[in-house]
Amino acid sequence: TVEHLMDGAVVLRQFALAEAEPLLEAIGTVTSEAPFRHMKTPGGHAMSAAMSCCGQLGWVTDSRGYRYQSEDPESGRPWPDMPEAFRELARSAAETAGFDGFDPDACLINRYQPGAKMGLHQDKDEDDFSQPIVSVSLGLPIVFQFGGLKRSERPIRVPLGHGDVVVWGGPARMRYHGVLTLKAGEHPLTGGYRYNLTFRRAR
Ligand code: MD3
Ligand code: FE
Repeated sequence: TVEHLMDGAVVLRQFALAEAEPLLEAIGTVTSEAPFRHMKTPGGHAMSAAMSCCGQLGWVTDSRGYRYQSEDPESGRPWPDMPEAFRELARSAAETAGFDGFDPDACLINRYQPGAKMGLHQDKDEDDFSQPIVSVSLGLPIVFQFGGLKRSERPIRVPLGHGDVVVWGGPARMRYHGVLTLKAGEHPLTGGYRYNLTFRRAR
């Protein structure tokens, strides 16, 4: 079912459900090469979600700022290839939402443990804001916050569960967004964690 959240934002409930096990296995392969780490914000705070990346470019944050780069700063090596199952899921979700030909060059993998959250922010480190972003939720549920084009606008709350895919494009692309604190729980496939894949065209 295609659920319209707001102009440009489409929720595909359980779109990734049938692929969840291969996706999680692929997360394991990627993170055996580029392990999850808590990156530091430019202000010096550790992000509460652990992150890794795959694809041509990875999103990083450190004392120098936020950016995309082709090497994992921990190893100096290229990020792992984007698994074919990732690329195909992102492409088909985007197409279902009306974005044909989405070809992501970056996938950020966020891993939330209980207590982890992500404050309201905009994604603006990409070159072309006409390209959508596709996000895939796996494991424990979380409450997503979806705000406006200014931080001051009060966000709406949207629960996101295992297998849900959201495509953010058009007028939704620059909206402030974040997630509330993950509550402790147990998921049969992910244990005490929530994973989120975000697919972007960075360049
Ligand atoms: C709406 N991640 O990594 S995914 C992020 O659950 C990020 O890990 C959250 O925000 C997470 O940047 C939310 C949903 C999402 C991702 C990108 C967006 C929503 C978005 C970009 C524009 C608007
Ligand atoms: Fe974001």
